[in-house]
This record gives sequence, structure tokens and C-alpha cells, in this order.
Amino acid sequence: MNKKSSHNTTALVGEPLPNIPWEDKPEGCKGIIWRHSTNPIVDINPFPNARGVYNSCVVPWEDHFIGVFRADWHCMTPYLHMGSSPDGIEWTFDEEPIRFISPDPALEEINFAYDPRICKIDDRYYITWCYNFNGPTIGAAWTTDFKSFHQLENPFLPYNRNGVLIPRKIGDKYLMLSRPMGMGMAVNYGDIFCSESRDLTYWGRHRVVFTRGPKKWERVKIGPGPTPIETSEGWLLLYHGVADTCAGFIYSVGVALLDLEDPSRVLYRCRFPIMTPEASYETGGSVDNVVFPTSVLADGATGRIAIYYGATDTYTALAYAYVDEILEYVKSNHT
Ligand code: BMA
Repeated sequence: MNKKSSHNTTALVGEPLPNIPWEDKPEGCKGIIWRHSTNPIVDINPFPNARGVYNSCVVPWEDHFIGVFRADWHCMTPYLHMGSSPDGIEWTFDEEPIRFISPDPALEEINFAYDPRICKIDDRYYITWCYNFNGPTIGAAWTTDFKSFHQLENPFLPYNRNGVLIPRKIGDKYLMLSRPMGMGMAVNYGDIFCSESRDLTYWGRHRVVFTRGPKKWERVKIGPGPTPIETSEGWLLLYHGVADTCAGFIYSVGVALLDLEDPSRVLYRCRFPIMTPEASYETGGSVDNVVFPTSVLADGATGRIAIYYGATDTYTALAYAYVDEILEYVKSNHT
């Protein structure tokens, strides 16, 4: 099959991104996702304070790329740092963490912050992340210039992780996917919910989207990954699914298609992960066997996507796919 002609039309809805980082699918690759040839793109110790930079988020900016990155300092505390790149592959980082302008001193004390997501809605970029507020919960802020960051109220009570906005309002409502969780280290809850807000301050109408799966790869917990990708057939959601083994957890990447007008409604959910830890930087690191997707760049002209993911809580890595091939795969392997 001719790769180029099969993607002349794409279900992907979005602007062209001609400078998207990209490598063609290698000959003989059987999967629907393939890894960047020089992964990891951010190695250990990328700047003096940072031991590992991973689980981070990237957006196109003018003629280059910028991002909000999770950097674990050598003391193991994670902070959010700005990064910039000419090509989405070679990154340089601000050495000082992002400072948020807070509407309320009660929200100000950010003694750790991790796993950011970025979502553009109208002319604002919203950043959501996980931080401590008497237990882990979702922090939120907006910016228009990536210089001033205006913090919003926390959408949810602790304990919650992985706050991921839907990238446009539906009716007069913002929607956020999230993963409420058990207290402390107890893994007794870990399913994906969808919540609504008219003003990004008060959130409600919480609805379960889907729960942990019956198959081992996602039976412990699941959580939304990158900002969902709009397609003509629904929101394509990449998510992480966690398996338990006698040697610890294994984090893989799953995929589901959500209804465009009601993202709490699942149209298709793939019974297989589309990526599991296989490369050495995914199987061995600070936390072995973790691939954790948090960001996607998409080219509306070709249906190409570049997926940024954290590997072993140590590295940032990049993988590629065609949206249309993922759509086909999720539909033909529906649970
Ligand atoms: C999750 C989060 C992620 C991390 C993953 C694997 O619970 O804390 O930040 O990548 O565990 O350790």
C-alpha cells in the first residue's frame, strides 16, 4: 500500500503543521506506532538541577515549539519548567521553575508539580498538572504568552490526577477528563471521569467515562493521557493502563474513541494496548517498565501525529503514528 496516498484525506480535524517532527514508518514495522530513531530525545540530567525530564507537554509556537516540562530535581522533587525547541526534538530548558500568579494565597504553595498537560481553547493555553493540596490534586492555569501564568481554582478535591481538558467548549461548557484515585498509596480506585464547568472555577456533573479493563494490561488503573485529538469520528483519547506483576507495575498506552458532543460516551475502546515498554529506555530507568503519554502534535493536512511520552520516569521520548491507522485499529479491535 502506498503510504502517502493512503493519507491524502484524513479524519483528523485541525490546522496543518508542516514542521511536525516526523520519521516515516520503518520497513517491516508491524505496529501502528513507531519510535523516533534517536530516542530518548531528552536524556538523563538535561540541565544542572534536573535529574530527569519526562511526562511533559509540547505545543507549536511561532515557527518553533515550546513546552511545559516535568523536571525531577536531584532531590526527587518535581517542578514545572518551560522548554523550547527549533524542531520539537532538541530541547533547552529554563533553569527556574514556572511561577504562577495566584488569585488566592491558599493555592500558592506549590511544593511539587508534575505531569502537565497543555490545551488551547480559543486564544488561551490552559495548563493542568498534579500538585499537593493536602494530597495530590489537579492544578490549573492559563497563559497567552507562556510568560505570565494565571492560576485558577483547583477543579477537584484531592485525590485526583491527570486533569485533561477537551480542546473546545461543548455548548457553553468546558469539559475535563480526570482520574480520581484512592488515598495514599492505596490503589483502590483509578478510572476515567468527565466533569463539566461553565466558568473553569466550579466543576460538576461528574460522569464515569470508562473503568479499568478486564485485561491484565489495564486492570490496576487507567488515566487520560494527552489532550484528546479531534477527528471527524470522535475524540481520539490515548490513555495509560497499568498492569500489576510480582515485580511491580507496567504502564502501557491504550486508545479509545469518545463521542464528539458527549465525551463521557465511549464509541470504541481498543482491547489491546497500542504501545508497551519494549525499548531499553522504557524497560529500565528510575521506575522500570513505564511509557506514559502526555502530549501530541498533529498535522491536519496529513493525519500525522507525534506522541511525546515519558519513559521510566527518567526520559522524554517521541513516537509517530497516523491518526487514521489508529482509528481503524481501535474500531477493528473494539473490546
Ligand atoms: C503515576 C504518576 C506518573 C508516573 C507513573 C509511573 O502514578 O505518578 O507521574 O510516571 O506513576 O511511576
